[in-house]
Amino acid sequence: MPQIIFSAAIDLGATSGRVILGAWSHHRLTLTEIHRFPNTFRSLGAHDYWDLGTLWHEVQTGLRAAVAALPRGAKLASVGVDVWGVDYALVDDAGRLVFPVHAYRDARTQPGLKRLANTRAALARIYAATGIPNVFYNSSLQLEETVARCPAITDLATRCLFLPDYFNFLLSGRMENELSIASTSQLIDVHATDWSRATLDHFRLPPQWFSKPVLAGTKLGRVKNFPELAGTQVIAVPGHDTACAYDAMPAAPDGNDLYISSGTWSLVGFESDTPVLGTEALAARISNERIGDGRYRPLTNVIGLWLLEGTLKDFASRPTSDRAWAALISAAEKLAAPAALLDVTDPSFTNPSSMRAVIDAQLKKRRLRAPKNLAGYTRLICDSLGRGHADAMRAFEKMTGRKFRRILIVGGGSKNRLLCQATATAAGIPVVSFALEGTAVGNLASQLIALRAVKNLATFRRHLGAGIKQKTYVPRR
Ligand code: LFR
Repeated sequence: MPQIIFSAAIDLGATSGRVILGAWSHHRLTLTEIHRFPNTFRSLGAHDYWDLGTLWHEVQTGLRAAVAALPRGAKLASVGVDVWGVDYALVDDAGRLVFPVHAYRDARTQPGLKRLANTRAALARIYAATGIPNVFYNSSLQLEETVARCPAITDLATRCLFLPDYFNFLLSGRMENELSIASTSQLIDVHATDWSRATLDHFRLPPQWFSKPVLAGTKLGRVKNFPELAGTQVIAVPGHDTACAYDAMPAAPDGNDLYISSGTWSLVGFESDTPVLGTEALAARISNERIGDGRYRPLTNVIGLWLLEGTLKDFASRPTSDRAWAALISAAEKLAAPAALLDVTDPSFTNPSSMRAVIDAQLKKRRLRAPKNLAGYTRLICDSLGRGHADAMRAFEKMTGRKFRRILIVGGGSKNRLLCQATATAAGIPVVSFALEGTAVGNLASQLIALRAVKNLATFRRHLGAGIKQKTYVPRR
């Protein structure tokens, strides 16, 4: 085994993408951010699409730069890809795209969402089969709409590859579905590690589009058609970014930590050997997504910093540097606590043309006054998200009998003092924030385990926890 192992994490989020080089040596992981680029979906007519060509171009640029950054004579041992959940590419046998790749915020699923919501028996049946609630972005609803709208697609497409699967295919030439990302689709059998045939039938989806998912750690072969990366292994890491972020949590082995991966979305949940199912779990919208090894990550999806990202677009003077961000957070901290908080479950926050306008509309409906300035909105949003996080925690505690002792937070929001403090105060337990690119770290962890440089995830977490910067927020009265 060489002294230093170099691996690259391709980590694609809905608002930005990264290529991160990991160097593993003496039980320590060092990260170098090689390439970061913005990502966004674009509207054409009434629909929203991802620009996969640009994303692939940025990935290639990042990988080339990663190789160029290696010490002389060193090789990139492996590469892994994680992406946001639910979105997918429909391809033919040669891997050619045969349908445009829609973005999950596209409103095309709204009729299907309502239809299912109004069919109580089907709703309960699908939740019992998949452990995933009825949410507007589910791949099940997206695929249902595509097939219903364009029946010829069942002849044109031969495979459905979720986005990390598709990038793995571009890199390795191999088409596989990976379990963690497949579990975000609402099409995987919650009691097995394969597709739910009854659910595929319900949404009228061709079963031949899907293959039995591989577990994280599967080697897909060497990188193809990319001379700089000749010899580099493509490893199927947990394809879902949130699964990677959860893997990276330096959690205590006693299972008493609640996790938040905080970014565009706040994913509040925990790890479990069993799913959390039943009427109450469905009402609380608990998503039993899967860990790369097949176990469960019951979690609730809270609207997250999308609220703030959207609101910032409505202000001309928005922060662009770390300093300006710090000034905004300080100004927001100094304000009095808002008289009332936002209902963060309001569906009008999903994809509005003006976030500020829908926040104001919600407040107006409740006869509350809108904040005066950006600091006011920032305070209102962070406090409201804090309460949303705490509500999710209490629902988990009620349903599982667990009592969480700490909340661990990674991702962009872990740097936001206001959000961390609001969460601690609303939850009544300490929040520990880690200075950690959780998604990239989890991605790299999976590669290192597959390369046998690290024994398992517990060992990885132990080493990670030893060297990581953290800050604890205690609840305030
Ligand atoms: C976070 C995330 C969430 C998923 C949402 C939509 O990036 O992957 O886990 O619910 O995006 O795919």
